[in-house]
Amino acid sequence: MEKENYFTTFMIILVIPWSLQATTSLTGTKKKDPIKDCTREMKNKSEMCQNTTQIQAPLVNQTVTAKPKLTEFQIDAHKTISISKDDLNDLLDVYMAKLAENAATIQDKENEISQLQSRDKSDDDQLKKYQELSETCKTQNISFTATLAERDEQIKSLESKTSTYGARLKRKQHLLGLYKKQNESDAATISELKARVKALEYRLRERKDDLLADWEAATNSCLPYGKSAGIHLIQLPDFRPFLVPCDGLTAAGAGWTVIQRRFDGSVNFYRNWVEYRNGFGKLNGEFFIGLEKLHRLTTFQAHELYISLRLFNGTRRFALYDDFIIGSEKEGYEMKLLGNFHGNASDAMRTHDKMKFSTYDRDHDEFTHINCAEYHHGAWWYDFCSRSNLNGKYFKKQMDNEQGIFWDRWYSFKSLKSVQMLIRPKNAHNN
Ligand SMILES: [Ca+2]
Repeated sequence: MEKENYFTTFMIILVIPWSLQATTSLTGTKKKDPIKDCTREMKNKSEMCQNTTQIQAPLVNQTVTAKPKLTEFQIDAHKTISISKDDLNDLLDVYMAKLAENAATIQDKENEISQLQSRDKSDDDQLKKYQELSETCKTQNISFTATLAERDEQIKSLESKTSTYGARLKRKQHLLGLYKKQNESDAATISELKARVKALEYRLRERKDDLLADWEAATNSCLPYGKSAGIHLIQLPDFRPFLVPCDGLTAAGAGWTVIQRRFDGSVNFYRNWVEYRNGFGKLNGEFFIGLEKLHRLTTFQAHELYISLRLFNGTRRFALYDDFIIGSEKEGYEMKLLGNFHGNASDAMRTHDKMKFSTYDRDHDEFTHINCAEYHHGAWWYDFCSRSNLNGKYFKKQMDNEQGIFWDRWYSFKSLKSVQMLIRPKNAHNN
């Protein structure tokens, strides 16, 4: 019976580890560790076994004594297993090594599990991080989308501005083109003006030469210029030389000096004493020579006066006075002499003979309570007040107006279209 027990124990020891090993390899991750349990059980049984061996020692020793290193077991009547203690120990060592190997495998598996768990945790952490990152990305994406929309608006705004600026640029380019053309036109005009200036300078030099020639000729009237209608320099003793328009083309003949001219109303003749004394207007237009020059000319040598009149109906009239002298400023530029009258106009100057000259600011007329210059809107040798008013107001058509330019011995105030007063030295007839 004891031998049978021993064998059973041995078989259990042999079979269980292998079955346990198989079980462990299949269910290595189970919490309850059957291998450990089994190991414990085997240890217990081994201890038991040893005890049994110790108990059976005398018997074994007896057998060893008979057949060293061989123990025989009587399984049944026919089969006997002999096993020595050393073999058993060897077997146990093998078994224990197997156990240790299994334990190592278990430890490896545990480590593996632990590593897997650790990796799992790490993966969880990673996942969490990825989720957080995803949230961040989501938030940023929303922000980027908003920014993108804003940028789109800005781009639209900029495109609109670009369009506006483009239109402005086109307009400016158009204007620039116009300015360029204008500039070219201006350049052409400037060039033309320069050419004209050159021509004028040339004429001026010529004129200067003429004047110098005049100066050298020292003329004191227009007589030397005969039928010339140009402007010439007159020189008189103790008096600054001055220019006068000469007119040699009138019906009265050559060598006349123009002292007064009206024809279009372009020059105002309602002027004061000083202006009448000095003269005004344009030498080649409407003009008054000036009382001082008239005085100097008519006192330097005897002159005749020729007055040319033109009515609005085209009719021409003239009045000639053959001895015309104007006094000094001290004498109020009195008409000192008039001479005899000739002509087809009326003698409308006669009543002014021996009268002083009057302007609106120098009243020399015969009326005490009337300023004839103001009344007739002119300047003349007024008496009570006037039968002629050649410095009156210019009307562009015939008017019956006492302020107009009129010439009539019967106090008719019909205005004239044009008038011209000329003087010429009396000795012209002798030449
Ligand atoms: Ca008066």
